[in-house]
Amino acid sequence: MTPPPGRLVPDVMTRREFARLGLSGLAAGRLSLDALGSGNASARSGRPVPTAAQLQWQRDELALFLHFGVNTFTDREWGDGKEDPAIFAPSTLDARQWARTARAAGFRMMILTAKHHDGFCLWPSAITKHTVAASPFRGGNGDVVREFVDACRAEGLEAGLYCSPWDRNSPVYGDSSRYNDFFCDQLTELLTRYGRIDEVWFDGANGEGPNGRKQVYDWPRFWALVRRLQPNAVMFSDAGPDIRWIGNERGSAGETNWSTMDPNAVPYPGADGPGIIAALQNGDPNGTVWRPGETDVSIRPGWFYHPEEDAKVKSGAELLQLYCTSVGRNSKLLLNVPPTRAGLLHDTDVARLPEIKRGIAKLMESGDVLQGRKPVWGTAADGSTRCEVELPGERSVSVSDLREPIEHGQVVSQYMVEGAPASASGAWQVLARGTTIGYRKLDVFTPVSVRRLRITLRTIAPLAGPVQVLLREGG
Ligand code: FUL
Repeated sequence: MTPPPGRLVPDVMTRREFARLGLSGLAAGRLSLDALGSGNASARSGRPVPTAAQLQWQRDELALFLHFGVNTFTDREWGDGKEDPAIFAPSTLDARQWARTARAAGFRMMILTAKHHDGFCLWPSAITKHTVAASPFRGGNGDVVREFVDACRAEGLEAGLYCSPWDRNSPVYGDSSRYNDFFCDQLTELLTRYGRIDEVWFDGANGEGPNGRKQVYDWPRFWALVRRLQPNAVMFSDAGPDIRWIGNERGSAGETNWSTMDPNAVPYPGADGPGIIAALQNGDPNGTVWRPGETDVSIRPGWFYHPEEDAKVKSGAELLQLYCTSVGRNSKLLLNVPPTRAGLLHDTDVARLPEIKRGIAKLMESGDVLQGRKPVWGTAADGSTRCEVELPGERSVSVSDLREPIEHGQVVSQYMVEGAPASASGAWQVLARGTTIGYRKLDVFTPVSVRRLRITLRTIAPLAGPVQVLLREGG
């Protein structure tokens, strides 16, 4: 496929393909996360459990991603670093509009591209001139990161920042130790000027700099700096340390999705090789760290705003489907909604976003058919954990919503939900079955009328608390 005119390579190349070309990556095995920690370990089982920050991150379920910068004005996906800052001229930027839209749609956090691969800084960095200060925005006195963080606070949202290590503008990129110092100085500005930051988002892209040189990133140093400056923030990258990439940008977590990982399976961000995507998608039941997966996907085909994509905004049904294949598979949805050249979210996207909340409410509105009946769990002859519940009358069921007590870790490796029509007769019919549950496993199926319900679980270690079972009629 030939790239459309005016666009750069990434429109047709995923970052994985990019990495495969050999433009990304460092010597594996050089990096150690031991000093940084990654989740905690349960005192009882020794298995990994989430930190308070990882638990909060997961329970938030929905975060809004905002790709905004010079690309918004050049109609590109990846800038080349040669853009004139004068082109950055959002006419009516209103970060409160972003935050209001996010909050009204049920999102709990926003993450802004403070710096993308083009190197243009949305804050007035003191260590490069390639920033908003050299643009006409607010007469050269603007700071988009400040407005973004203020808007998050005003609307009660958590704030996250994306700062791309790949910088196609910085003259020291490729002069590895000097650029690592430069990048740490930029991180220090971002993490000391704006108060509490809840997530720091790192991309693994590692292309050429303005001098055509390759850069060797010092990830342990970056991560340690973030941990020191913002101890409550979670750090995202392919290799965590706190949150891992889910392995694709289509919005689909693995059907099997463990929040535990073998840290050696993806040794550094941008690592490529056999088994890496599977490790990101599925996690590892025997993994030694807690590193849940985040599912990032855009509401439009591109990450940045392009007017020609105004008619390609995902539908409400597609957004609900994304919720089910991310949050409903033990992940979190990071949905990108890019601001326009005006500096506002587009009307179409603003109208579309609440459909996700309405869709979820419709799925959940009918209430639980168990009506507060607590399933009584026992051990079946084959060693599985099982419960059976009899309803007062026949009820139609079409949604199964299972939740493990993940504060104690994740142990369910197989589940099956069955229903039977009448109290003493009628065969059991499988309504939903799968592998992992974790924070939440959602299954939506054709309505079935049932009187009795049976849930069977297999686990890789003893459950530290009951699995929450919600079965709904659905909408
Ligand atoms: C990728 C980047 O190359 C894309 O431009 C985008 O920012 C996406 C979220 O991450 O790796």
